[in-house]
Amino acid sequence: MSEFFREIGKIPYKGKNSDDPLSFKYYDPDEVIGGKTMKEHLRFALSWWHTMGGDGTDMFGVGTADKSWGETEPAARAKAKVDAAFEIMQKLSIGYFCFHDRDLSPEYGDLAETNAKLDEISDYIVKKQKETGIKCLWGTAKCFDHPRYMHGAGTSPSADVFAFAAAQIKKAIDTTIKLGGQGYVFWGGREGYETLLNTNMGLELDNMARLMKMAVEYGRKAGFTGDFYIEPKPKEPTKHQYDFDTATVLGFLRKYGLEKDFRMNIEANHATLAQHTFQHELRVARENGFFGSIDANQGDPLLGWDTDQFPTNVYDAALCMYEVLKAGGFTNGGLNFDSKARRGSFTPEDIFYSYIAGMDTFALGLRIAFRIIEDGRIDNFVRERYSSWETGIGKDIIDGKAGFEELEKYALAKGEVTDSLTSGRQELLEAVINNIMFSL
Ligand code: XUL
Ligand code: CO
Repeated sequence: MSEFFREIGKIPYKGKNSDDPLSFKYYDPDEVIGGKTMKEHLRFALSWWHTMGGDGTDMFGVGTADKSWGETEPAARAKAKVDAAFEIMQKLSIGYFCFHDRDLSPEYGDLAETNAKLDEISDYIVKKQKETGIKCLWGTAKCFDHPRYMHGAGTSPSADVFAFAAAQIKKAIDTTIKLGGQGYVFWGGREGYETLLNTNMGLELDNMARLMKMAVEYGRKAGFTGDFYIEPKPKEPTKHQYDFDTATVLGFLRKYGLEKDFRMNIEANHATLAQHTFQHELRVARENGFFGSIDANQGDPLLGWDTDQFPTNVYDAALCMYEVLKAGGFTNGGLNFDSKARRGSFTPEDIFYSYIAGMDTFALGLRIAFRIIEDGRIDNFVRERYSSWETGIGKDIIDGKAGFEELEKYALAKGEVTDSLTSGRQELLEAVINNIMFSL
């Protein structure tokens, strides 16, 4: 087995004063924060598609980075990708990976052959996992790139396409179980529409739920004990993706009785495409008990599409990690870098610089979030702001002791209530966050 990145050794933690670009400044895997190591808190994962396959191709030009891993023949390349992926993860101290079936091994002549070739690769990955202790965070099926999925997979107007997708997902679940993955993701691929003029929305949504029900039934029978995730996204590739945002997905899961088995996989760039903040999507998931996993990346507000950039925005990462800590941390989930280096960042070292940037950003985010909670000013302010619900009429409403008649009596006796309001103090609270961030 050859070494792909001979010039690069294991990335050490050197602290914030180091100017070594191949070192972590803030991510110290074994440092304990609040009773858990940073490694346990953050559960970083490598995305097989961007890192091992993404060569910078965009709609204006061909790839700029060489991701052939020294092989031209597909099966040899798939195997070399495994070696390179494990080398990258070991050198970066990344404990998990996420995959689409076709990132691991491409399509061959027919489904049977494709499955057999995938088995060869997953056998090889199992061997590498045993040698290194690296785990699978989650798997998924690429049911959106082949022309057969042009109108969707679970929401295709063709029942034959639905059946093909089901067969593909069955195998992807088997592969996830084989690799010990504790998550299986449904990202809506082309499950959406371009125009309602040709779309039976009711049937498409029923069918999408049918496909997920089958996945749960089969997965549980086959021994999958982890979480199924839906990854919301409002648009791209279709004009309207059915899994628009977390709130929409919650309605879908509850309508179809899927809420027991599913959690959310929240992606930062998808949140902003939906005109939400990353923190908003996490908060909605957390408040509803559906927080699961995270696809860590960021968009560029001036570009406005799903650029999947490596996350470097510390502010957003801190507010993200605040939500994660408030949710009690990850159980089966983790932080998957669904991120790609920009097309102009095309050299092998850029893979390492990008991951170091992303990992250090979330390490800072964790450190700041922990300090925000420990500091208490934000949480205390919020508690105080809602203190009228702890006693008196507020408590009576919550306890179900006051209805419209009682409240009318109360309001008539009380008179004008503007006096009961206090300032929202947004600027003060933003300054508190700055104060905490910059005193690290
Ligand atoms: C697409 C996206 C996917 C999913 C997995 O926007 O985020 O890569 O994370 O299918
Ligand atoms: Co994603």
